[in-house]
Amino acid sequence: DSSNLPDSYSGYKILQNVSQNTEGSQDSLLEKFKTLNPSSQSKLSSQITSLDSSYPGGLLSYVSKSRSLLSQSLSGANPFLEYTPSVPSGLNLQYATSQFTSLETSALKCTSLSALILVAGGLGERLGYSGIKISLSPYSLALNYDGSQKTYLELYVDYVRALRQRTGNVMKFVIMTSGDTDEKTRELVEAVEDVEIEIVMQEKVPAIENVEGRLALEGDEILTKPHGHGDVHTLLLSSNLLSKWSSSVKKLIFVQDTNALVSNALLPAVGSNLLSSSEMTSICIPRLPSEAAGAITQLTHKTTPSKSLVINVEYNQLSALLDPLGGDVSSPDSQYSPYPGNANNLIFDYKKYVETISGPSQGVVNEFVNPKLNPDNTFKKPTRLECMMQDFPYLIREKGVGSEGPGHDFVNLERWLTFSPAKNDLEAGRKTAEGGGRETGTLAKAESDGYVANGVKLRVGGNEVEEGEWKIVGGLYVWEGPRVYLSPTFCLTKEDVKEKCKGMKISAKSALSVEGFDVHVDGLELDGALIVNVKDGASLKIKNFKVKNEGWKIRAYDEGEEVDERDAIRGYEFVREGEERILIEEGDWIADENGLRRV
Ligand code: UGB
Repeated sequence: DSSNLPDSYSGYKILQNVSQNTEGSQDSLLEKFKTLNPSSQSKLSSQITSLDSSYPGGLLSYVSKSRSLLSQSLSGANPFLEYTPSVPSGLNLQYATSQFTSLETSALKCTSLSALILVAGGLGERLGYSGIKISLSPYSLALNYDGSQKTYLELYVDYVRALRQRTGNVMKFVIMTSGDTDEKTRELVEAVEDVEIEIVMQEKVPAIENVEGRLALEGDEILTKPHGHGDVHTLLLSSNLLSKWSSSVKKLIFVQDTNALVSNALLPAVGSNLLSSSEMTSICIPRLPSEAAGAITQLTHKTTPSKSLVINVEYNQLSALLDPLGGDVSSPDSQYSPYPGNANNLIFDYKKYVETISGPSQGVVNEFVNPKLNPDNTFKKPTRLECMMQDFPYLIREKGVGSEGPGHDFVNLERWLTFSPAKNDLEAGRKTAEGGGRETGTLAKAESDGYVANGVKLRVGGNEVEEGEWKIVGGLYVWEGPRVYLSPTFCLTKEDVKEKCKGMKISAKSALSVEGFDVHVDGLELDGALIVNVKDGASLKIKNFKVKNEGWKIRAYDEGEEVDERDAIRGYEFVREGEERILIEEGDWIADENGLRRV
């Protein structure tokens, strides 16, 4: 009964309606509402009204769906019962092949005519960092002109700048934020000067605290949680960005927040998408059994072929699916699972994507619920409905795939080249390392992997780069060997490495970082640290140049040492015992036997 509450409490009425239509699921919440003081009632009412309007179908639909998904989840129903899983076919692509080069070449123009969409609404609870993840700096060696370390955001911006410089086309850049990340993301974006970034924000959804679907309170407000990155599709549509791009965008590229290596994979992946004419191409990597990465799977429907599809099966559902067939195990001849691992960077053909998303789904992908339960089926903590952007193939299936190529396929690239996100905190990383696992998913691992990847690229390009080894530093595996950072502004493609990096000899203790559009190396002997930044419009030729100094040494933080959170999360710092820094703001310069000078 709301008769003793003012009419303005429209939120109360919404909740009442929800409760009446869901067997009284919100009754105790309605009681609680009445006990609040008027100011809290008014706040709660407007919160409920806004939650109701921001969810398609309103709160009634949200609670109804939650109830039915929770009861399915509790009954242990296998959502894949009707399907037989198998390893799908796709493109396996190696860096050191001519096919890699040719796909990069064919993709260059098309990639620059793309929209890069960064999903960055996640709080990164597992990473244990209080700021936003894209403000972290994965590579201590990747420096701005002012000496500050480049953030993830700045690395992605450099990639956009590199494509623009090469092709003259302006790649669109969009970031999806959430209430948790929006403000800090906007602050960070404001400081970006020469690339335009659009921000769209996903709304959070109410948390649910029991199997009846009761909304959870935190203090006098409804607790809300992120709905998952699947919101990105509806947001692109509702923000009108898709229609705004209609004449200029050929591909859509979705990337996650903390995988800086993705810049190595986008050109070949777009090339692969062009080759297969697929609506959607997932970038994959070899997957370790039971790793927290989804697996791209062919699901063949047992009775209705048109229901079959190639889709990511998320890691928490994979064993249920694979157990009857022997489990989530490695192939007989490898440490990896035969199922390609989902790096969750997705390429879409713009035209086909728009066709699909304009259909009845309006881009709303399937939702799921993943409650953590006590033995008596009460919740350990409130849960919520979630959705994932990689579930788009269900929508493609609804549309029905025409004759113009497959709905969804994948390109499987080497892990060292493609994938090393920072997802886990130091403690989790150390635990993995103690058990002998190198894939700790920490910021430290992401940093090391970046250096290793660039070292391999130089070697494939014909340079002499000494070997190194993985060592435990501060309880984590880090790379003790040549550390190399090649900005995409310097080397965007494999061909660039071949043309711009010649005659390099890099010793194991070295650190090399190069940024700048117009830098060419033809002979460099490096035994120490060399950091090069060359501004747009300036140029540098490095020719038979020798650099020898003490270089950068890694030092694990002591226990209890006071360190800024941004750095502490890495677990160590670099002590810059010696380095040569070349910083060129304008003009044409050469560095050779006679030193550095303007020409
Ligand atoms: N994100 C949002 O933008 N909004 C949200 O509401 C939630 C997240 P996680 P997780 O890389 O190996 C994914 O938490 O659970 C953003 C794939 O589903 O890092 O590890 C968030 O900011 C999985 O198949 O994802 O799982 C981040 O950028 C596997 O491939 C992104 O979404 C795994 O990544 C991913 O969020 C992986």
